[in-house]
Amino acid sequence: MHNFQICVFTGILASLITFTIAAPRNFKNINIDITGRSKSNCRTPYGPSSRYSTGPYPVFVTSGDFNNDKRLDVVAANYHDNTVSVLLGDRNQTFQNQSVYATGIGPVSIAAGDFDSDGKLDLAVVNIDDNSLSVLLGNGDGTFQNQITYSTGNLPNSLAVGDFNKDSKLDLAVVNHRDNNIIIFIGNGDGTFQRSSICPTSNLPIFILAIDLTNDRKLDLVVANYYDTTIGVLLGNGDGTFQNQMIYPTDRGPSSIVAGDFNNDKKLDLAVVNNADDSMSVLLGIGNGTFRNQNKFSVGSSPLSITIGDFNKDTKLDVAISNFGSHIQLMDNANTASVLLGNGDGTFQNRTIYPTGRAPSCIIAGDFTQDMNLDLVISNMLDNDTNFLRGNGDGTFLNQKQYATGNGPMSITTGDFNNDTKLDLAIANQIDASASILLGNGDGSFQKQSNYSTDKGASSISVGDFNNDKILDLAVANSGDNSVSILIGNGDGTFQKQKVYSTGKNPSAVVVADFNHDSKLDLAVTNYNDFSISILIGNGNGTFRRQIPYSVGDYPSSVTTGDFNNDNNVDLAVPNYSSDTISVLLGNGDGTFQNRTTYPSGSSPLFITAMDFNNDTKLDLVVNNQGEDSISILLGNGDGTFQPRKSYISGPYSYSFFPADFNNDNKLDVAVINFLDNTISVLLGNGDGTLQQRIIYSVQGFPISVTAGTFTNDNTKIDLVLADLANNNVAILLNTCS
Ligand SMILES: *[C@@H]1O[C@H](CO)[C@@H](O)[C@H](O)[C@H]1NC(C)=O
Ligand SMILES: *[C@@H]1O[C@H](CO)[C@@H](O)[C@H](O)[C@H]1NC(C)=O
Ligand SMILES: *[C@@H]1O[C@H](CO)[C@@H](O)[C@H](O)[C@H]1NC(C)=O
Ligand SMILES: *[C@@H]1O[C@H](CO)[C@@H](O)[C@H](O)[C@H]1NC(C)=O
Ligand SMILES: *[C@@H]1O[C@H](CO)[C@@H](O)[C@H](O)[C@H]1NC(C)=O
Ligand SMILES: *[C@@H]1O[C@H](CO)[C@@H](O)[C@H](O)[C@H]1NC(C)=O
Ligand SMILES: *[C@@H]1O[C@H](CO)[C@@H](O)[C@H](O)[C@H]1NC(C)=O
Ligand SMILES: *[C@@H]1O[C@H](CO)[C@@H](O)[C@H](O)[C@H]1NC(C)=O
Ligand SMILES: *[C@@H]1O[C@H](CO)[C@@H](O)[C@H](O)[C@H]1NC(C)=O
Ligand SMILES: *[C@@H]1O[C@H](CO)[C@@H](O)[C@H](O)[C@H]1NC(C)=O
Ligand SMILES: CC(=O)N[C@H]1CO[C@H](CO)[C@@H](O)[C@@H]1O
Repeated sequence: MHNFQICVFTGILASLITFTIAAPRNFKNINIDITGRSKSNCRTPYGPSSRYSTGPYPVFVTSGDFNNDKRLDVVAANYHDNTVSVLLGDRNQTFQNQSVYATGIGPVSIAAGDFDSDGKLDLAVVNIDDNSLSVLLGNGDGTFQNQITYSTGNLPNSLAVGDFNKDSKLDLAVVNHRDNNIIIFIGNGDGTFQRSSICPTSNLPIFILAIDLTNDRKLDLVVANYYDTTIGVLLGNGDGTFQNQMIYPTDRGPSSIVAGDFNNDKKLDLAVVNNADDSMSVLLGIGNGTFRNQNKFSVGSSPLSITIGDFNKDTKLDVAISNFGSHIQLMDNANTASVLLGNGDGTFQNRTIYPTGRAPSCIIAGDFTQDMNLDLVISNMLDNDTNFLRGNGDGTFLNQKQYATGNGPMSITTGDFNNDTKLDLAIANQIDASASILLGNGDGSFQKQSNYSTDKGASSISVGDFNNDKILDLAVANSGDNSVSILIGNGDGTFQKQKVYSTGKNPSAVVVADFNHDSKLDLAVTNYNDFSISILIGNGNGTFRRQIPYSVGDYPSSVTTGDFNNDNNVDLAVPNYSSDTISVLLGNGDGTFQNRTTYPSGSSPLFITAMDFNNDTKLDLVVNNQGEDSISILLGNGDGTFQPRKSYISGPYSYSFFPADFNNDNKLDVAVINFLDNTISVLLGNGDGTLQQRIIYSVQGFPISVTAGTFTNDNTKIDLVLADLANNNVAILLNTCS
């Protein structure tokens, strides 16, 4: 693809990872707030994607009903072998296997239309390497006749179809990249074309769109001038000629354009993706072919293609973008598609990201499954195939709101601290040695924080009733001070001054459980630099006595509890960061533990929790592997042993995750925060211990810890809360499933 200047991402990311791996931990309360019985089954906007083979280097896809069966079909341009692949829509499997037709050399763009007026769709293809236009007439059964070719200008790379001279015969407009012009091919209505007028563009045009911008029933043209950082608008005269272009600035590398009414003023607006700026420009139209200045929205890495539709059925136009990427896989929002839901006023919500194959070059929307929901098809240039993303017609986890915390929030937990049946938040702030309390209003919003001192390096926080007064208290692990702080709750959202207990070296995580069956809550604390766990036995009056430490693996940064061998005693599992293992310590029921057994995890496991992912009433372990951007599930055998891991791609440099049922299908899902690219990956569970491909949501700052709960009054949808280390706040993502 010699005409695309792919922006190379030179990461400065390593310098961001300077603080210690005192990971945020909080895990006692998973699912305590998952109460709803009458949950409606809510789905995400797009399901897992399926792949269909094309020829090599598919760089462009478009759709049409080529066999007149009222189902949409897909056609892809295969740059490398000079063909197009036709994928016919199929009721059973979405698409049939490809059939392939020859084009000129280097096909890069396709337009479908009935060029010979026989009621059957035909194809026009521009071939960048032999400066030609191929026309393939359709037979109406999904097959095509041999190409007829026409010569174009130099390096034709995009074309648009429309009746430019109002003779009811389809014409073509071809952009010639090297010539800085557009050639109009006037259709004869029998499948043949005449070369007609030439319209100048600015420097190195790359994309063309034909649309009636002024509502005068004459088609106009919009062209993206890649190296000029502009788009040109050429108003049509209705006779196959066009006025000189009017120029509007975009940002660097405008490479694809769609038109739609984004602000519901009945006038067409334009959305342009800027390949070299990782952004989208939206230009609002005033109805006469002129546009107001751009509003910008960030998309993914090197966006190349954009499509439009109402994906969540709220009557507001949305866009979907393919992020071609730089092929330097530092950021995982390359090889993705971004969906930006429209607000109906010309602005868009932050992007949701879906993984694609490698080098997604082109994206189109259509209802391929005939379920009235828009789906997406994406061509993956380096994988020689297409992704099909089935649309579900709704949206989840949008609406990010920020609330201030102390300095360096590292860990969050939830609980009802003031007995008003609304979930509140407690946050451990590492840098200013404090705990922030944010009381919930029950509508997804929170009151301003109150804060309490801890000891140095507060890095993990857990809740429990330590003095048996039915009021929640807090335990905070202080990694800078070799201690835990206990904050006794007063029941009105306020807490008493901390009491401090010593631990091993640099405690990184604290969890709460009754290890010795005395109905008094105890603590397990991982000592990061001691390679040990301290067990502190609770006295039931808010005080603790220290127990002997147990050695675990290297650099334990989190710990989870559960009865792994069904003997009614609480057991522990701890990741071993530097040797890629998990240590399991079976409890004896008296506050002591057996020697550890170990299981392989992925590379650099950091955070662990135990849940039943396959509904067999045996606890499984899930761990994030920071060294390989994945999470692993180890299914439990119910006797304290675990099966080998299955791993799933999550995202770069994850510190924490949260398992819960986010889409109300009674199956556990996992939300993983990805520190390095400001995203959350949601991996929906299949209920059998396996997970689907991730869905990615973008967030602000550096998300370091995540928790979840129902913060609105409907009590059926699980919202997410994350601690943002860069901005000293927490972000709330309300679950907008319906
Ligand atoms: C795609 O096709 C190209 C050209 O034929 C080939 O070199 C490459 O290995 C193919 N890639 C895959 C993933 O099959
Ligand atoms: C495919 O769909 C047809 C109806 O279109 C149906 O008769 C057939 O059983 C389906 N085949 C499979 C394998 O689902
Ligand atoms: C479709 O392609 C797959 C993979 O190449 C092949 O296994 C399958 O048999 C093909 N199906 C048909 C109907 O040709
Ligand atoms: C469009 O309308 C604006 C405002 O009324 C005007 O300034 C501009 O000249 C018009 N442009 C065209 C091409 O008619
Ligand atoms: C504690 O909360 C108060 C009130 O919101 C705020 O002014 C102060 O900066 C906070 N202190 C810390 C250490 O976060
Ligand atoms: C919490 O409120 C309930 C009623 O809403 C009350 O019965 C209970 O005693 C309260 N608990 C505490 C600890 O105040
Ligand atoms: C808490 O209980 C322990 C053990 O029973 C006892 O030694 C201690 O004095 C009690 N502390 C308080 C403050 O009641
Ligand atoms: C546990 O490990 C210690 C030290 O390695 C060893 O002395 C002891 O025998 C072990 N206990 C059991 C039950 O294996
Ligand atoms: C889990 O298993 C129970 C029976 O043990 C069953 O009632 C329930 O429907 C299962 N849940 C799912 C999601 O399969
Ligand atoms: C979207 O993200 C940007 C930057 O990350 C942030 O400033 C903005 O508040 C977010 N908007 C919404 C609606 O979440
Ligand atoms: C429990 C466990 O597997 N511990 C291992 C942690 O990693 C070190 C090497 O870094 C091993 O020596 C331990 O055996």
